[in-house]
Amino acid sequence: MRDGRYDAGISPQDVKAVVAAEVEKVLAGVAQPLTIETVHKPFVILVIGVNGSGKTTTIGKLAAKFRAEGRRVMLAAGDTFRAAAIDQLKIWAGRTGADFIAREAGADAAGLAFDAVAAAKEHNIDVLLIDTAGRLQNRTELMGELQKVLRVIKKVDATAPHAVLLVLDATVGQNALSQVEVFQKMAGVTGLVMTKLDGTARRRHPGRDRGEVRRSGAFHRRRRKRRRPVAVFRARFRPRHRRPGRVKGFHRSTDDKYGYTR
Ligand SMILES: Nc1nc2c(ncn2[C@@H]2O[C@H](COP(=O)(O)OP(=O)(O)O)[C@@H](O)[C@H]2O)c(=O)[nH]1
Ligand SMILES: [Mg+2]
Repeated sequence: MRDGRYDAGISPQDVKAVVAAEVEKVLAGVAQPLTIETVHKPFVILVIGVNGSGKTTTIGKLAAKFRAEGRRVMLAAGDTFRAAAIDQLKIWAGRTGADFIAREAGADAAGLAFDAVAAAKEHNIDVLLIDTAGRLQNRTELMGELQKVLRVIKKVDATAPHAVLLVLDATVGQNALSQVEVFQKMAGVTGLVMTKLDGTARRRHPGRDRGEVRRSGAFHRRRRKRRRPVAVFRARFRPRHRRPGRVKGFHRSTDDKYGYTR
């Protein structure tokens, strides 16, 4: 790896890129296409995996592909745990021209899944993609929720889900194996999706959403300042006794409140 770059250090990103390239080589021989069986209408795809593995992004990419094939697609925001997760999927629906179904953050994921399959039937949808939450701090809770989602889907369509895709981050290494084991036991995985094979995956801050780059404290201070309402921002230039109070909790994400971790 050091060839041609004497004295240059090897970063974790470099290593990940190489690992991802190797994983891609190995998988190329065994990769199977995901075929949509049109006898099932809607063809229900449940997408599972740990937080940050790339479930929502994968759903967006699949939606774009199915839409390009001329299919009617619906996305269901089954990751009801975080408002940001719902918004993220909604953006993908808008981008790809897919229908979108969601409930408010914190709502019952199984209830949403039920509504989604029913609505997809009613609206003549070809492919229904259901997003899920991927918290792993409490496996029994996650397992319970996933199994409830599966049970409820079957109430509307006994043959569904027609595919259960486990999304794996190709750069996590050995850990992927234990993820396969856990999710296989929980949900009967029918297919694997490897993400981040491009090897450019950014390092995530464990407490932060959307896999953001780790930024300096100065960056966040500047950003917080920018996000303040104008009136409060201007207050900086007023004499101290005339300044309005600070807007508290303004930049706090809901993730902090729920103790969201990968
Ligand atoms: N480089 C790269 N990044 C990806 C890929 N898929 C997802 N990501 C990034 O990984 C992060 C988490 O993805 P997301 O879809 O929100 O994961 P989820 O928590 O499983 O829904 C985001 O920053 C995505 O942009 C991929 O194939 N390549
Ligand atoms: Mg997601």
